[in-house]
Amino acid sequence: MAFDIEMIKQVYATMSERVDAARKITGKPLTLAEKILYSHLWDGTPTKAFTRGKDYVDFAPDRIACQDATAQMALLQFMQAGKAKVAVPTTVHCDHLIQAKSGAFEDLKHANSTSSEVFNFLESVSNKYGIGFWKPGAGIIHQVVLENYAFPGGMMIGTDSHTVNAGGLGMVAIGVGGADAVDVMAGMAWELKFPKLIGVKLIGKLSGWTAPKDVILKVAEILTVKGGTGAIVEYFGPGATAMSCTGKGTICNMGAEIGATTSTFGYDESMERYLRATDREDVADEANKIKEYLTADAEVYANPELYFDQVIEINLSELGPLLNGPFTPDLSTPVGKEMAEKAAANDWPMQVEWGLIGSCTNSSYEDLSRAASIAQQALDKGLKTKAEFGINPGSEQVRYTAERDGILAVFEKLDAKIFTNACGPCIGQWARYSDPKNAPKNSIVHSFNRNFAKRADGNPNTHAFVASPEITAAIAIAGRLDFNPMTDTLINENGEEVMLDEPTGWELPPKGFEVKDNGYLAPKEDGSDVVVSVDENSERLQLLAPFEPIGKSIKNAKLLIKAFGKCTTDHISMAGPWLRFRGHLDNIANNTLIGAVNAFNQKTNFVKNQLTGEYDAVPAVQRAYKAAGIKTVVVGDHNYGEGSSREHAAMQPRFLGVAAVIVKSFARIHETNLKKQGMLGLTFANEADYDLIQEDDTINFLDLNEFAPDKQLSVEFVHADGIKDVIKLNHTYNQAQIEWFNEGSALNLIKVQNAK
Ligand code: MIC
Ligand code: SF4
Repeated sequence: MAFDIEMIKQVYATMSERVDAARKITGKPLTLAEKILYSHLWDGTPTKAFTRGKDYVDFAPDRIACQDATAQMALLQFMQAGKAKVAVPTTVHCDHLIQAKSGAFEDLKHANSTSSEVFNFLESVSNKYGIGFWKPGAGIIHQVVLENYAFPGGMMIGTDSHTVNAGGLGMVAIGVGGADAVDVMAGMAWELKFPKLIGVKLIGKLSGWTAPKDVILKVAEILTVKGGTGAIVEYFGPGATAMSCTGKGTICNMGAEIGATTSTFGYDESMERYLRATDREDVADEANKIKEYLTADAEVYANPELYFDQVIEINLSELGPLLNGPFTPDLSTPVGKEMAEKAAANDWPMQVEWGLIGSCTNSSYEDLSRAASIAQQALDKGLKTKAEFGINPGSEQVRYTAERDGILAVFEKLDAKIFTNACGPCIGQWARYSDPKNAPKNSIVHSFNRNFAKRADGNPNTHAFVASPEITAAIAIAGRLDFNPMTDTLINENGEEVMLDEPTGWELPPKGFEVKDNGYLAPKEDGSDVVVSVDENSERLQLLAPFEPIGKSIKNAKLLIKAFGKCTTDHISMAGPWLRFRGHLDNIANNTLIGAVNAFNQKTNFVKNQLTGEYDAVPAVQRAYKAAGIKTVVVGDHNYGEGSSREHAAMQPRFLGVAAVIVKSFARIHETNLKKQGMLGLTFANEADYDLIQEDDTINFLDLNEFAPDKQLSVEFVHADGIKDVIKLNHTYNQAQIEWFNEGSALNLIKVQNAK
């Protein structure tokens, strides 16, 4: 039986009435995304049509999921909200804080001892406030959610950008910062700008070496890392219905890499099969009763150009396997000859040292079985694998079943390392080197979603390429980046030329899923007597103190850094070794912007302290300004804050005294995170003004006392030579968000409202 089936039934009970009302009001057939959005309005049955890309709308999500690295800050904030229990079903998943080093058994033991303080904290907070807790080793948040909680037509938010994975089961699932999740946990509405809609029509059929992963690698090439910003991507067409549910999950998952708000697919038989296979007959039965409400109206898919803001068509029969990378997930190259040319021209190391299979994107039973079919051939055909294999199963249920069915044994025969059911190398939790900064240049291939510099192993010289699990396996066996399994031969141990056959696998385990201990702990019915303690001397956890409002007088502020080029949340608040401080704001603040490139000297973590004229690390310079009572400004380029949902990237600068972040454009979640923490997130009205900002600038906000929706702000940059430039800045704050700024943070406002 499914978790929270009563909640699901309630959602379905009102769905038809709400969708019918929305159809009437908008006067047109509806996409699936619109059906889900309009049936989850905070105010209930729709009474007005919203303008896409413009109107802020209050929604009522059905559930929330948090992972250990973001849950700490989210729950520390929730604890301040003064509530006895979470208002909607919520779960916490321990997956990010587990290192991949020796293999699952040892690594999990190690994590349980080194991070016990954090795990115990999360467990006791969960127990107290009615939150379901998934222990370390239970699996990666998004696989566990897909297997247990996602349901067609539902809406969820999660404190992780890959929450979107649940679109594979027909949800609108959106990644948010912890403060957004806290609103919903506290029983308030969740606000989102009504998204634009991109339709992706999949015609033809996947076959041979091409996998669902290649669909999203192709979409990433077409739309780039920011092409999906502010939009929901809805996939449809014969190619979509023919694909497995977990394959759909893969596609939705990596929608985060194109900046999409989320991605989704209409309810179909693959979803029904998956629900039944994962012990949720009840959900499948309920969904079948309102089937037509769980997919778009037929007219929409027949004439998509009329109903979506943009339509892309991909013919799966013509799509071949791709490798995306290095250093960005949208740089796409077909396997084989083209890769050979590109790698040579760009000096990418041709030899591949590791093939990693796993992450929330591609760690389903189907993924492991298809990759294992390639690995098995290495054994059968006498091939010695050239690269090493690392495997992270997505959940204990997948791992247990894959072990039972002999899938893991195939990899083990190739000396693969089977790591914990956790994020591991996907988030820099890979103890690959003792000194990653000085590690050699090399290439790796993985089935993950992100490949920013240093992401997997901390080594800036690691060139990481993203591929499907089956291509990852083939390339790991061949050990060459330019290997094309469809045309190239390999020499086996007897000196014979052999070829790899096309992958085969199972969409779902033929003998069904099985698991002994899935790692779930239900919370107490009444948690009021549970005591959550945080040691004052802890270096891992620190209770939060409310932020003081920044105030409307920002004068004589200093430029902290003008960031050059890509500045993702990994650059602003690095993961890897810093994950250990995710519950301690003061300690993690010591990594603030250390990965951002200073536009004036092209160096990282080396900025001028205007008070002394000396260069120093960004956090040190910022702390010096803070000590002197001086506010600061960060300047950045396009898509600033791309990547993760981590609100640390906003809370740390806020904590250290940065007042405003001024950029050419923002990634959605990061912009909201800045607003929630009571900061200014602003964009240049004229992008070229970025070039006017100089290293010694002093900054005066001229009209912040008139801060109002849809009204530009004027800011004066006084350069070292006394010359001034007055620059116009845009913002997207609505009145409620301006209140967050006025109060110091959204959380401060909740407290004020609770006190009334
Ligand atoms: C990631 O993939 O970058 C993460 C780690 O899962 C993040 C969340 C985080 O920073 O904790 C994400 O994608 O939101
Ligand atoms: Fe974990 Fe990687 Fe997925 Fe993020 S992208 S949730 S780090 S597996």
